[in-house]
Amino acid sequence: MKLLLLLLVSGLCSAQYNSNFRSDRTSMVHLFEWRWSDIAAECERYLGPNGFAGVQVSPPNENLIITSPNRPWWERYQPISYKICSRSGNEQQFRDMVTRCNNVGVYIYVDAIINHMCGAGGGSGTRSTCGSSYNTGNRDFPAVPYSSLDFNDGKCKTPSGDIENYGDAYQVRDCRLVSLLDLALEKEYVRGKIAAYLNTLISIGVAGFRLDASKHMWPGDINAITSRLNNLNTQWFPSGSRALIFQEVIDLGGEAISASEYFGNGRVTEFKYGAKLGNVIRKWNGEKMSYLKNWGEGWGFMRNDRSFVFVDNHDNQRGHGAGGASILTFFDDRLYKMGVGFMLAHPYGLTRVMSSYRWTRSFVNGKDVNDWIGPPMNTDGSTKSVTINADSTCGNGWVCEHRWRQIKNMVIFRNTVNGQSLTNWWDNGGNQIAFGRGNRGFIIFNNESSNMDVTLNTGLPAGTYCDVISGQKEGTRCTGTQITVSSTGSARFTISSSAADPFIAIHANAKL
Ligand code: QV4
Ligand code: CA
Repeated sequence: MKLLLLLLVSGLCSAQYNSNFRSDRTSMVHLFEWRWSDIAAECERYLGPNGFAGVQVSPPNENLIITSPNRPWWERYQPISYKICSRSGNEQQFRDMVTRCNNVGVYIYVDAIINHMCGAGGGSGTRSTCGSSYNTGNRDFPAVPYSSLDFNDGKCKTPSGDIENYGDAYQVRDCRLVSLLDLALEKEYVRGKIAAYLNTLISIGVAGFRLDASKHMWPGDINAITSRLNNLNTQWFPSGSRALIFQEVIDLGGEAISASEYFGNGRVTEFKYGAKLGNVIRKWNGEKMSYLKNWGEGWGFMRNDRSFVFVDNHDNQRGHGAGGASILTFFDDRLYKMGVGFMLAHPYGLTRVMSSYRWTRSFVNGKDVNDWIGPPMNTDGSTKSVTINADSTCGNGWVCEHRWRQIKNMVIFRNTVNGQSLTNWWDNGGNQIAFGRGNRGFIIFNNESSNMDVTLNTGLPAGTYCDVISGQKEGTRCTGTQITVSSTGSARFTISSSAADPFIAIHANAKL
């Protein structure tokens, strides 16, 4: 009995950190604002064949339609109900996507907005993605249903009812984040409604959740909800599998709430990762790539087995959330590829690749006034489909960073070196570094303004390898640079400071 209980408890706890990825895969991609039918097609035609493990999808539930500004991306963070009905598609299309992606081993992770409903100033009406009614004045969301009893208005002590001071943990959890109506998550009724929503998604076949605004929820309330979740659908997952939980907590230090308070529930986003990596690659604040030698916990990041990492996310690529100007994005494509390449080569963290749409930035006093612009859309407000060009890039305004050869090939690199520790570190004391992953892969960067010509021990078996950055292995040849590893494991690398991509990566599956 005791043993059974122990097994049960440890089973419940441990699996929430587990990605549920197929054993030969390691990274998910956030297909920000994509439609479900486009994601289904992408799983089959690209993500599955290229070894992507999963997709984080935009919030699937019904939200407030905002027309001023005109259909911003952030309207999806203002829930009206838990009906699966959004600009990305309806429930039928969502189900079809999950089935088709799961069938090719690419699992779906849902962005779950459970801290709040829409903003207090939303008014009343039926201007929502499924036409459900709402009345923010009365706190009325009949399609759930929630009423004024289900919100934190009584509990919050600030004059405005909004969070005014991030130094006060009570405010941060019990008051409204930018006026978003804050749910009373200690209530059985509210917990039940949220758990039912998440369990519907689990029954459809999703593999986990990003818990939006987790800092604004008490860790114990989150636990009360996640402990009600059913095991994953056994049509695709081993019986007893638990949903991956990764909680959005922005902890750069210096606030009342720290990321570690959430470790009991699942993984936590490590926002220091992208902010610091941006500084290093940009060479700001005196940072150098050689300092990356003890990257990870050595840099004050959270425990590796709790950490969820990314170079940029949908917020900080446009100045929302945290991170600031150092964050690397597709706008700085050369540096961005180095940053993502480094992340995918380095063993620390559970990794997510960002996939964006393009917008025109317009800076006024350092702030992008176009930070609200939504996905490529048709005149009726519907989201444009993702078209695929002959060269495999995306059209219609979709950036598709995950299809950039360098990034796609580094996803494969990470799969290839999975489980190998970091070995053969080398640096020049400045911005040239190299490291291996056991006898499976090796990567080398030249982020200096001078050329590089070095012979290093790679740890790889002798042979000819294709650099997967300047090209890749196709059949029996390399389309880019070729690297020869000697019988002692050493190889010569030359990287011009003006190379399109000043880094080289080789691995066991790109050997001729
Ligand atoms: C505004 C004012 C308020 C005012 C209100 C009056 O700012 O002070 O009281 O009007 O009505 C949008 C607008 C925002 C507006 C709000 C309510 O930008 O100006 O308030 O709506 O109408 C996204 C966007 C937000 C957006 C929100 C809801 O980033 O700009 O707010 O969606 O549409 C913190 C949190 C962290 C959060 C991060 C952005 O700790 O949890 O800020 N990140 C997540 C998501 C993020 C999302 C939310 C949380 C909210 O990643 O995308 O916010 O779900 O660091
Ligand atoms: Ca809250």
